Amino acid sequence: MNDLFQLTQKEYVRQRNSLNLIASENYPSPKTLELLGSIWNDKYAEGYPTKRYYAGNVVADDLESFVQNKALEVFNATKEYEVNVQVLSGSPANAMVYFSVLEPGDTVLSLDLSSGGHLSHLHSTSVFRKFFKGETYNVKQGRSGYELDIDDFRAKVKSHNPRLVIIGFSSYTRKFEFGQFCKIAHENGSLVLADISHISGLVASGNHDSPFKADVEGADFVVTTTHKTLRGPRSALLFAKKEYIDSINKTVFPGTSGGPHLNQIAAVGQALIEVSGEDVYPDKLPFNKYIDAVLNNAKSLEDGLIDEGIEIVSNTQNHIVLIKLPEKINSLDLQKELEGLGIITNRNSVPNEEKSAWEPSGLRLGTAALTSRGLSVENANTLGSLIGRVINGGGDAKLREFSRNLASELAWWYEEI
Ligand code: DSN
Repeated sequence: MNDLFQLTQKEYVRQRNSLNLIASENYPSPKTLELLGSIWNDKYAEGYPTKRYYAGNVVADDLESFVQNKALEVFNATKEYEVNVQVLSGSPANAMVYFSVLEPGDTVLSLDLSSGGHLSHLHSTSVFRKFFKGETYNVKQGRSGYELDIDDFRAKVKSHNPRLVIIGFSSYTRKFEFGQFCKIAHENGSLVLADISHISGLVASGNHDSPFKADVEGADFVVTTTHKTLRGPRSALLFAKKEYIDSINKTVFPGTSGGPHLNQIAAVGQALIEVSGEDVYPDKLPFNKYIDAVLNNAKSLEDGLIDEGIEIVSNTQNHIVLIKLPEKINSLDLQKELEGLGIITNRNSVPNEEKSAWEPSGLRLGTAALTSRGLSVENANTLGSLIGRVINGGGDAKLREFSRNLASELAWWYEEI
């Protein structure tokens, strides 16, 4: 075995033996991974189905058309939307929207990073700030913790008059109605991009309001990564209302990219087939039942933490649990301590963050990955209380033993390499 295979074997063992609570990760089916490593990797296919620049793309045309149709079908978006399946991941997908519809100097309004927004939504560190202005809206304290502030959103739309509004996040835990936000933006004449990367599995299974709507309440563009709750390979889908798809397609190819990664497109297709119920993940659970379990596990994990007196930013209604750590806790140290105990998490900013992005005040957990391994609500609850005890300064031996046992009991779907 050469070094790369040895490293891959080591990573296999690390993943198999730890409990993955990273909210943006998941375990796609073995069939999905097989397609990712398939001969589709070997083919160039610049262009789109029936309009390619190289020969040998008859089968690739069928593949790409199939995956486009499946994506539209899974999100019930066939009538009003089209989709580009060639973008390689979420941040480039968002960039494709910027370069399709914005002129230099235009303003983009998005959720503030510490309120749960994403770096690629024109955060101050984004290189896109060289071309476009970024403004933000925020969350406010509500009955169940921090929630999107529709009044702030309305006021910011009015005062900044953005060309594009982004409704999306990477660390927000409440459900909301896309329509309310889209309507306010559209009435102002702003375009809307819904970034549903985290919740696309919830949207596809009917567990969250959908941004795909025909009228003024529907987003003009919808981006999702495919590897979070959708449980596919690392990739993205970029949907646009039919009137905008030509501009999006031209921006992707030839505007910014060369040949699509057909192996990724094939693997996305397999994940979508599993979402649609035409094929099934190895646990045999229909996709909507899987998402039900993800949501129940997030609630149960959160309950376990709350029972230990841990502060939650806002009570979860999705797959994410966001903890506000006690002032004295260093989140980087805690993340490392948990990793040493077999629990993989990420430190995260919280609303009104006062600490640095490197050592912020929060810890983000998610249940999509462990639920794919068959995590039960009881074990999710125990995991929450044991993590809570470690945050409170004790119980590390118990958590180590629990995580070791649970990791070996949980299902594991991949063959050793
Ligand atoms: N890193 C992903 C997340 O954790 O939300 C998105 O970029």
